[in-house]
Amino acid sequence: MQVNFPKLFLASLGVVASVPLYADNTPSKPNVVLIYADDLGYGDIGCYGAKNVATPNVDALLDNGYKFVNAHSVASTSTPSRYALLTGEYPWRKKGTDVAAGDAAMIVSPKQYTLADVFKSAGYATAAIGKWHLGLGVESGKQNWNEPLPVGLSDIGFDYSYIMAATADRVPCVFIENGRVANYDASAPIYVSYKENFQGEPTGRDNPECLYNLKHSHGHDMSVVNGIGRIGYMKGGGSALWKDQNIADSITSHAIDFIEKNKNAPFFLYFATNDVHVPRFPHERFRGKSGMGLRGDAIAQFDWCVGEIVSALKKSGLYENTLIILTSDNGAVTDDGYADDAETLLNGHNPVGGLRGGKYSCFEGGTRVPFIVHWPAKIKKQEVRYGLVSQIDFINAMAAILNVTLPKDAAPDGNQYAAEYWLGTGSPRLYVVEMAANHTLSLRMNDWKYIEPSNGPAIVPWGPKIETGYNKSPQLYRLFDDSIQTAIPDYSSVPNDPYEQHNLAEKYPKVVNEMSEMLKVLHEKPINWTIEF
Ligand code: NG6
Ligand code: CA
Repeated sequence: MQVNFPKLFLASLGVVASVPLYADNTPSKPNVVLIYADDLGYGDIGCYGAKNVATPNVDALLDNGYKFVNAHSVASTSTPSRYALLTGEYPWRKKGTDVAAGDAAMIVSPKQYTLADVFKSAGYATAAIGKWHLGLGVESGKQNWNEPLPVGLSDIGFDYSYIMAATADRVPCVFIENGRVANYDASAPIYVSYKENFQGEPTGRDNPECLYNLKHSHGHDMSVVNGIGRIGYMKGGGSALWKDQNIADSITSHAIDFIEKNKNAPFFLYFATNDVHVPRFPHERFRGKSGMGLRGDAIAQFDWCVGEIVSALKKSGLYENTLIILTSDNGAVTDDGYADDAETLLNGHNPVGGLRGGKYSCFEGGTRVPFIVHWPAKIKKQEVRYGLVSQIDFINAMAAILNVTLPKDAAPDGNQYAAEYWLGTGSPRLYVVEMAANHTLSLRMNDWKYIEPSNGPAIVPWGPKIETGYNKSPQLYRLFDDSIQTAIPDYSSVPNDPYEQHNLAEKYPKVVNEMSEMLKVLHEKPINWTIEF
């Protein structure tokens, strides 16, 4: 495809058109564990500056690992970020990829080539454990939760799955193992509706006396499960219903089982935690582990899960040749709908690590997330890497590492050079696109961030106190890491503005023009990474 790549930037990038592909001195067939946290912000773990909570297990990954400080989820909410990560396609080009209800039909089509398929192509065993949030079954709202679901994760490359259909705050509140409800309780058939309540069932709205574990602050006032109000209505479930305080234990023990069962063959484990998403209701033994109440304790619980997985790998003799990547699906939020005092108990902790905005937002707090790459057999040191990284590149990066040739239409928006950069050499991504909750796109490129105009409200309107970054006028911010020598001499005197405060759009119309043109293309179709010079 012929692309009008902004000349201004190309001139300064110094990127060569043909980067050598993945180096050959690499250990073969590593196991791969992708730890995908939920709403874990840029500043929420120790090695990214967290206060009041220790994350020794996550931090230890850096002994043989890289810490990326400019890495992004594709969107500032879950479903679109997960869709992009698993398919390599930008979510704004696929209908139905916004935050999914618990009774959404499967969003990734069995025809699509997924991240799990890369591993299947290389002969790996694959598993998805934890939060799913990409729909299940054929038709939204029509699933029979008492029978095996007709379409599920085994149709998109996962041999084994133990998942929550959506989120912990959405019904159905049961785990689904290989397409059917785990620990199914035949005495309590399951019914789910996102339209109306089932007769005689309590709701958080009408029966606040049932909310013995956690009360809502906004929304989350429909069915009550385990003394916590949820989004959506459900009836039944009986002994299959999860207890929120056991979710981390449950997904971790299933992950460890998978590791142990597959220790003789290479495997891919997609481990998607509920922490630190709402409702935050960590196990008793993590209570008080942080100085920040439930949200901080949930971070401690997340860290424990990481430690358990690392221990299981060590025990099975797999630690050296396992590539662990740890990241998050979007930025941080404090009050996301439950009265857990996350906001008032921060005590100096900054979940977004000093960035502006947060979950849902266009500002950097929306999508800039921790990103750690750890692989003892390959990475022998710790290092901070400053260049741009996007989760859109997962498929291509893994294909390059495993030497898998992708089918022609696979991962249309990803690029294969990511593998080099993630593993310590090569060049970073030329640009990163970030999608906010209302689909407003931002483009980070070179030393700039451009946010396209949007009619949305300045603050998230339903409860979380977060600046969206929406503005009717174009926004242009100078944004670079201090450690990087500015690449464009013309603009080198323009000061860095990491908090996105000084809109320079009127001052530099040429830059705005080039970046908006590029986003216009990206709204519609992929840009081919290979640039003709
Ligand atoms: C919002 C929920 C929020 C969270 C979010 C999705 C309300 C009031 N708020 O609609 O609690 O569930 O959706 O989060 O319902 S995500 O991380 O899975 O995208
Ligand atoms: Ca999330």
